[in-house]
Amino acid sequence: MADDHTRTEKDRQLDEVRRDHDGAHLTTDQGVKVDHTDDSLKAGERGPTLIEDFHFREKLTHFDHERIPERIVHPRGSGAHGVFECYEDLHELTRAHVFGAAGRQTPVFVRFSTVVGFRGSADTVRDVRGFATKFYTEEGNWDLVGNNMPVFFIQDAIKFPDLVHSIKPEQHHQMPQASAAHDTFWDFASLTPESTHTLLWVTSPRGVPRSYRMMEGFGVHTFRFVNAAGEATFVKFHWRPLLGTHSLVWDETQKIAGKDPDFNRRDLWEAIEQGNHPVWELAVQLVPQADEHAFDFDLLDPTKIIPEEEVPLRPIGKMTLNRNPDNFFAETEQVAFHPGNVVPGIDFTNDPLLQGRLFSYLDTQLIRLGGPNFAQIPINRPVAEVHHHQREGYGQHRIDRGRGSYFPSSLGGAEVATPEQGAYHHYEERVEGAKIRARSDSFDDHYSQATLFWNSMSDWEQQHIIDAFRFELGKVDTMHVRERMVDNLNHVDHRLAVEVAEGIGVAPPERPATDNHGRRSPALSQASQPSSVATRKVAVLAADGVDRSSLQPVLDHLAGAGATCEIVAPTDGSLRCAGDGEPLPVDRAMNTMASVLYDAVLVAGGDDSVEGVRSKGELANWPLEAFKHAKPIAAIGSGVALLHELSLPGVELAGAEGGFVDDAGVVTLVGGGADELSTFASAFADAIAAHRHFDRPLALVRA
Ligand code: HDE
Repeated sequence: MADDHTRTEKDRQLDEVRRDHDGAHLTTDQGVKVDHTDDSLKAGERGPTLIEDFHFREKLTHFDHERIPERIVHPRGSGAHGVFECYEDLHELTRAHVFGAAGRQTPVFVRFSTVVGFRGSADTVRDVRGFATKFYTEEGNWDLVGNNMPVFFIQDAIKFPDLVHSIKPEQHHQMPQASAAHDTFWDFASLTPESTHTLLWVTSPRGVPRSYRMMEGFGVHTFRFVNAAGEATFVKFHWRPLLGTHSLVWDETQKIAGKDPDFNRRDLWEAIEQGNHPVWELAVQLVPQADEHAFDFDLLDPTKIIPEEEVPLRPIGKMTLNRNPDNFFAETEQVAFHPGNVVPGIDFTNDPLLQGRLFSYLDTQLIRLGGPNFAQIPINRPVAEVHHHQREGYGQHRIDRGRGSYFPSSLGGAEVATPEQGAYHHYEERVEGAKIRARSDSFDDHYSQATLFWNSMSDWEQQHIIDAFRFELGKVDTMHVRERMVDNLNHVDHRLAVEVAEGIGVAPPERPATDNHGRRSPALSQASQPSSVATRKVAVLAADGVDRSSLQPVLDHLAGAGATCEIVAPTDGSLRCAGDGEPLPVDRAMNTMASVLYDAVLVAGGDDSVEGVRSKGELANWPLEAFKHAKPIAAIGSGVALLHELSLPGVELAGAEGGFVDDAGVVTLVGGGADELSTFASAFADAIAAHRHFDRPLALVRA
């Protein structure tokens, strides 16, 4: 629970419904105490169960009804509470109270998710991630329901069921789970060229985030800020993690999916429990209403970004997630987001994808949460007061008083307010046109920004994209689907199309479909993201005989920088240190963990310890696997010999004669005193902060 001084109005509201049960007597739903819950009431010890056993019936009936429909998209998610703090008074842009004063704090609840996999699927699949934030503002709830990618697959919401049906497991055999790598998805995608830009994002490292804490968020659509005078400004919302945007590599994601399917959920939970509260900055791109047509794309087209080089990001606040939910179902599962939940000062545009979403979310909550009163569920309740004329329906929890439930009324009840009194007033956009099922020509360019994204990637990001297409399309059985997709990619970049084609047995296109325009947007690459050693997890491989004197200063240095080091040993318990034989507690037995669950691997010194690690083939393999995944690796003293045996290609290690070497994220030290250990520790910390080391031969770190 948040400390008293950080408690928000929402926390206080939730207090009213929190219940602790430790030490209490078990009761029925009616509050009657129960003396026995291990046997049903029977007619004789070996007789039939009696229908009058109200406790049995209630227990089983409740159990039978414990599932609610999972979300059709984004079923697998993880949530957290937090607070948003505004940097400055933005009243000239928007009348939203949340942005009305520097330092103003607003409670939030955030739910991160994958899109495609069912509720129990693995976290680390290749997918878009949801990033949905509910702001409990004093003027009502504002939901910013975004993704970790700034663009979407389709331009009109009417295509959403087609998109989702194509990517979900196939109709006849319900395979594959949580994966786009199958025929129906790529059939649809290859026939839907507007999806190309988003496909590049999904196949890039953004599709496999290291952590929810290291992921950007985007509102995707162009929204409007509206000030008290009714003047509007177009706005795009961006969440930027202070820890930087970082990703896994593909081989690693697949192994994690087996070793710890809850990898991202656990990471978020543990970070918050440890007080490592993740922080994102909210930034906006602002476009004056008059510049609506100033770009070479349509601001209403959700398959387009506004390049940051054209319209810079303006940071307007920061969000800190500081409390885990008390109960997953009550909070994370029942939270109901809706892009239509806006407050005065925030308005929509005619983006046809957004317009469709404004219908879909309310509709889906009705079936998922069983009726129209879901806004009364504690996690969904606004902190603003609610007064309306809706009294009935399933799950009514309030006792609304008064005689009528209508307006106008001369017999009492809630009255409408004016905008000056805080009422929502829709932006008065002028609209005219014929009724027509058609798309604007301004939505026609499906490739320029895909090319812009491709051009902006570093070598290792481009390689990730090529490998991803080879994997995804390599799982497609229908040859003409592979071919059509290569043809689409040939409109993005010729080399991309050729390299993908060569990997999947398709004849490479002979010439580009269009010339690459050569433009870049450096902000799109993850190559120069902020990064830090803070909250990174380091596996320290050790066994009996570990040399604590050389290890401890390194552990202290890393802990001081905010990393979490875990001693991983052949068995649980504690290790005998070399020399004094003092015990060193083991954090994890090797059979419960894996190299892929850590950011870095350190082989501790001590001849016996290294022999203990070496004798466990599996454990000795950890540095090799970490090397393949471009992770930092370090070894002290006799630990370096183990790395020599693994003959990590293309890097230099400290030799038997001693010394310190730091090469492509592999840091080794043989011999030396306190000064050398200190240099070693800070070099290892820097290597961890760099996240991954793609300066190793790329062929080795590829999937
Ligand atoms: Fe969603 N989306 N979506 N979506 N979406 C849902 O609402 C929908 C889209 C997003 O953690 C559903 O409550 C349509 C874009 C997130 O609870 C549903 C279209 C973006 C979440 C729905 C889109 C999103 C959802 C399913 C095309 C990024 C999870 C359950 C027009 C800007 C929220 C639910 C959570 C969930 C409809 C496209 C983000 C069915 C019709 C674009 C983060 O209503």
